[in-house]
Amino acid sequence: MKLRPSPLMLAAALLAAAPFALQAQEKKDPGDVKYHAAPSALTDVPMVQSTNPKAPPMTQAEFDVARKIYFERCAGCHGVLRKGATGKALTPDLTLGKGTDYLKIFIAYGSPAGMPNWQTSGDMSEKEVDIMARYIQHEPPMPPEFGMEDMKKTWKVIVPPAQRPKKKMNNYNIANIFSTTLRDTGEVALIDGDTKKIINIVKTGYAVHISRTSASGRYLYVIGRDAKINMIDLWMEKPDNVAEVRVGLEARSVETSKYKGYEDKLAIAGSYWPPQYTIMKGDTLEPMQIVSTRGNTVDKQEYHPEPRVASIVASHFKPEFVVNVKETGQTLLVDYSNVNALKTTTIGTARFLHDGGFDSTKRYFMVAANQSNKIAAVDMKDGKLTALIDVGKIPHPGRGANFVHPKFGPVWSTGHLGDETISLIGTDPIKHKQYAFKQVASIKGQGGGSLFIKTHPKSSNLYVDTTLNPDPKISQSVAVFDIKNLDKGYVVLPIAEWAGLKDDGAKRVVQPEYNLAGDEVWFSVWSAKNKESAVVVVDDKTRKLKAVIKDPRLITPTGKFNVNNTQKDVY
Ligand code: DHE
Repeated sequence: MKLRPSPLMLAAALLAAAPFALQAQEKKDPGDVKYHAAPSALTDVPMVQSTNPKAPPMTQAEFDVARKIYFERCAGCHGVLRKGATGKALTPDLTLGKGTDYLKIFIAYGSPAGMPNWQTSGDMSEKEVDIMARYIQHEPPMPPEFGMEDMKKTWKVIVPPAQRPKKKMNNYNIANIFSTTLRDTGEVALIDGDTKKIINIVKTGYAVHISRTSASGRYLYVIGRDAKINMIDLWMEKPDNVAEVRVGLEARSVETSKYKGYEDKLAIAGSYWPPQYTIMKGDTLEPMQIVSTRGNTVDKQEYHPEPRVASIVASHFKPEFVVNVKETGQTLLVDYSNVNALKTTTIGTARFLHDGGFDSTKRYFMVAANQSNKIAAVDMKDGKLTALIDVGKIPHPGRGANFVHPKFGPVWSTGHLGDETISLIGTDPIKHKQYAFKQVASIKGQGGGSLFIKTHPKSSNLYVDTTLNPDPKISQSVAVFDIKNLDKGYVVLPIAEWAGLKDDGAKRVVQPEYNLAGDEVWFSVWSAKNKESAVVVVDDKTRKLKAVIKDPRLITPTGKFNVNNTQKDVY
C-alpha cells in the first residue's frame, strides 16, 4: 500500500498514537532523542526470528533488515526487548491491535511527544517504514546471554603481571596524561598533558565510552560500547594494553576498587546487555563474579527484564561499588570485601539513573535520574538515600562540578539536556544545613542540550557545554561563569572557531576536563569520522586560547579523562 494519508487520517493516527510516544509525555528535546538513538552494539549480533502467527508475515530477509534498523535507531529509547526505556513499550500486546497502516504513519511522521519522523526526515524509506511497522507486531527477538564461559573465551592477558615493569619505565608525567576517547575508531589517544603530544593510540572496543584510572594511578581501564574492556599499563615505556575481556554484548561503565587496602585489586563493569555487572581481578581482568540486575522497578514495583547498568563509582568510605541501575531506579551498594559472598544494599532512588559524581567530601554520590528530573543524593557512609532533589529538565551532569558558593557554601552542580538551566545543590549538612540537599539556585546558561559541566578546586570558573543544542552557534561554544559572581551571567568562548578546522564538520564542543595543575581546561571539538576534529586547550586564568591539538589520528574525540583527576575524583 502506498503511504498517502489524508490530513484527517493523519491527525487521527497521531492522536491515537500518543501512547507509543516517548515516556516523558511533554515534548522532548530533539538533541535528547538523537543522543539516545545512537546505534547499539547489538546491531550485528545474530538473533532468532520469533514469529507471531497473528502478526503480518515477514520474510527472514525483511526480519534481518528490521532488526538491524531497530538496534541502530530504536533500541536506545524503546529498549532491547521493547519493554520501554526512555521511550514507550512496543510489545505485540500493544502494537498488534493498532495494525500496520496506523503504525506506518506513526513511524513515518513521528509524534509531538518526541518520536522522530523517520520517513519524512529521509532517514528511512517508505519500504523500511513498512517493514518496521510489521516487525514491531512480532515478538522481540532476544539477544543471547553472556556468561562466564563466553567471557573467558574473550579474556586475554597480553602482558602477565610478572612480566610488567617493576617501576615506571618512561619519563611521562603520567598523572597528567589525558585518555581521550576516539569514538568512531575504537581507540583512545593517550595525550601528554605537559607537551600536548600524542603518546600512543591504543586499540580498544567499539565506540569507546569512558576511561577510569586505578586507585594507584598506574592502570587505565577503557570500556567500549561492545562491552570490551582494555587495561592499559602507564608504566610501560610506551603505555599500551596489558589485558582485555568482554563482559557482555553492550556496555557503558567501568570502575576499579579504591578503598584503602583494596587499591588496584578489583575492576567492575556494568553492561546494558545482558543486564548485569561483572567483578574482575584488577591486574588481569579475569572475570570472577557476574550479577544480574533484572528485577523490580522502584516506583510501581513491576518486573523489568532488561535494567541496564548506568554509572558505577567506587566508594572512598567502604569497600563498596555504587552500581546505578537505569530502568529499575535502584542504586546498589555492592560490598566487595568478599567477592564470593557479595553483600548488597539496594537503595530505591528514581527511574532512569544515568551519570553522576561525588560531592567535594566524596561522602555523597549525586546521580541523575534523568527522565524523573531529579538528582538522588546517596550517602556512602551511612548507606542510605539522603534526598531526592528536583532539578531542571533531564539533568546530565557527567560527574558534575563542586565549588564553594559565597552564600550556600559547598554546592554540587549539574546542567540539563532539556533546558538551559544549571542547578546548584547544597552539599554541606553541617555548616549550611538549611541549604543541604536542596536545589538552592537555578542559573541560566546558553541553552538546552548540555552534557557536561566542570570546575576545579583551584579555579573560579565554571564551564558548561551545550553539545546537543540544535543551534550550531551554541553547540560550538561554551559558557563560562565566575563562581564568585554567578549573577553576572556567563561569557561565551567560541571554542570551535578557535580550533580553526579546515572543513565544515559539526564541530560540537564537548566535555570540559582540567589538567593536573588545574590551570588548563581541555575541550573536544567533535566532528564526523571523515572530517577534521581537534582538542582545544584554554588557559583557565585568562580564559584565552592556549593550544590546539590537531592530528590526523585524532578522529571523533569526545570524552577526555585526566589520569589524576579521574583517579582522585577531582571535579
Ligand atoms: Fe555517555 C558517561 C551512557 C551517549 C560521552 N554515558 C556515560 C555514563 C553512562 C553513559 C551510563 C556514565 C558512566 C560512568 O560514570 O560509569 N551515553 C550513554 C548512553 O546510553 C548514551 C545516551 C547513548 C549511547 O548509545 O551510548 C550515551 N555519551 C554519549 C555520547 O553520544 C557522547 C556525548 C559521546 C561519546 O563518546 O559517545 C557520550 N558519556 C560520555 C562521556 C562520559 C559518559 C564523555 C563520561 C563523562 C565524565 O566526565 O565522566
